[in-house]
Amino acid sequence: MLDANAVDYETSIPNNVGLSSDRRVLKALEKWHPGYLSWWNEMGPEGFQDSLVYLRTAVGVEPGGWAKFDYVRMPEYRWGVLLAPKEENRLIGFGQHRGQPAWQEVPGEYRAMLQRLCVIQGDTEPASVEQQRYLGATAPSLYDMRNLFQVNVEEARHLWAMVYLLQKYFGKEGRSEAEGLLIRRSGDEDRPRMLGAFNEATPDWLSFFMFTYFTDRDGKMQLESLAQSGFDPLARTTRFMLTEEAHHMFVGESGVSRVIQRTCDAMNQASIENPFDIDRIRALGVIDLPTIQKKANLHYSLSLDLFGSEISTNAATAFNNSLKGRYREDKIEDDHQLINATYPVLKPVDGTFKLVDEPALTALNMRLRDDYTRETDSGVRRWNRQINKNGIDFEIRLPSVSFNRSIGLFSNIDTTPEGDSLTQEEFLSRKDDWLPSADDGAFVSSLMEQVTEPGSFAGWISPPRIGIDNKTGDFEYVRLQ
Ligand code: BYC
Repeated sequence: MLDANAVDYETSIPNNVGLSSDRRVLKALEKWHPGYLSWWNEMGPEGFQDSLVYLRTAVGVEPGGWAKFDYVRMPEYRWGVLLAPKEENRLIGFGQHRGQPAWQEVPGEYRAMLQRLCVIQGDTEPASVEQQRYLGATAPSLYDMRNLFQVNVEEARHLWAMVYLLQKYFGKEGRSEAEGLLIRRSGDEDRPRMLGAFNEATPDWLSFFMFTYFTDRDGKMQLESLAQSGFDPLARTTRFMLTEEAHHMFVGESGVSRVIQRTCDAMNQASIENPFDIDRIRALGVIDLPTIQKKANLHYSLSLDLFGSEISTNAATAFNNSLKGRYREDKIEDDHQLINATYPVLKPVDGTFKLVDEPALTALNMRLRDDYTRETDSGVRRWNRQINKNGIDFEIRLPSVSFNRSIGLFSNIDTTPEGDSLTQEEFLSRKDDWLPSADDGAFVSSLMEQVTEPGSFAGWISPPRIGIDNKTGDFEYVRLQ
């Protein structure tokens, strides 16, 4: 019997969506492919296109054994279109269409909104590759370099995932949006990427780890919400994307943890007890904990903006129309329609912040952001336990949701990381105490040097506890050409 989930590697685009018998979409994707490769060669990892990288490639979509590892040149990576297995007779789980069969085609009345969700999701994927394109040149080890490239090829596969949906389900407009995804550029003044955080620079490896910890986790939350969608192809696509996403957040959390470990080790060896003795700590060639805190402040606040406004009619409409659910909607016990439900939203009121009950439907971005903060916080607590175990008196703290915001209720307000109100002048004069300054950036950059000896690591970061795919410490994860 033909396995409906098996990946077909015979067509130019590996897939489990039956492309070989869907000539129209196969042709559209094949037409898009050369432009995609030009984009990858121009905007993907700079200087490593000929290197052999030990990468995992998705070869199936079943939970066990979905990936295989091998040496691959990145432009030859088999970017495929993979959807999680179809759930027979799946019913829509929320919104006004709750209980109806999940849609296999786009309902005409929701076309524009679904297309917009796919385009925004799709836009973030190539943006992150663009943001990280120069980091290979300063990779602290071959292990880290490989992880960077793994993240990059998989984010690029996620672009394919959205392009497939656009080309299959959204006709001419979808094809035009698919082209647009290759035209916008992170940080470009005239053609920027769509969401704020994706136009920021990722200048060094600490930023990369913070980005994969904080911003990829927004990706996870958004994908989880889309995985609940009544539009089944979107739900299945995003469910499989989540499988790959887990590794990206691991790279972030373990990366920051390894930076912390190295700093603590160096401080202890030099008998430096005060974590704020920054000059002495930096002289050891490691990143002081207060600078790590500043980077966390920056990336957390940028990532909070990605949830949109706390009160949003867009979010309400997407939920009500059964297009975008809540985090783990299927595990929540309520009416899944939010009729008469309220949700407490933190709001600036008369110079202080108050929780105000709002209709739960319009507060969905806030709810997802709260779910995000809970998860983010548990990783930060793990970092703190590690600092504590090393005998150092320092605690990394997530700043207040009011700090350094550009979107939503707090965008016109300046506060300290603790949430105390400031005038704009006060904020600007103290900004460098809380966010990475030019000097901090220059210091961190000064530590960034490429280490290419298998098993060796730059002096500012500890080795990982285990290798990728159970490889030993001196495994040659990247064969440089
Ligand atoms: N920057 O009602 P509002 C990932 C716009 S990351 C700029 O407040 P809504 C990844 C908004 O578009 C996950 N503009 O918010 C991670 C709207 O514009 P229009 C990506 C912003 O619509 C790492 C207007 O403000 N996926 O996967 O409820 C590496 C009013 O919007 C921003 C998704 O986000 C911003 N930060 O929610 C690689 C899922 N925030 O329509 C990948 C799909 C808002 O008036 N997107 N605006 O022109 C969505 O669900 C929603 O569009 C948002 C915004 C959550 C982004």
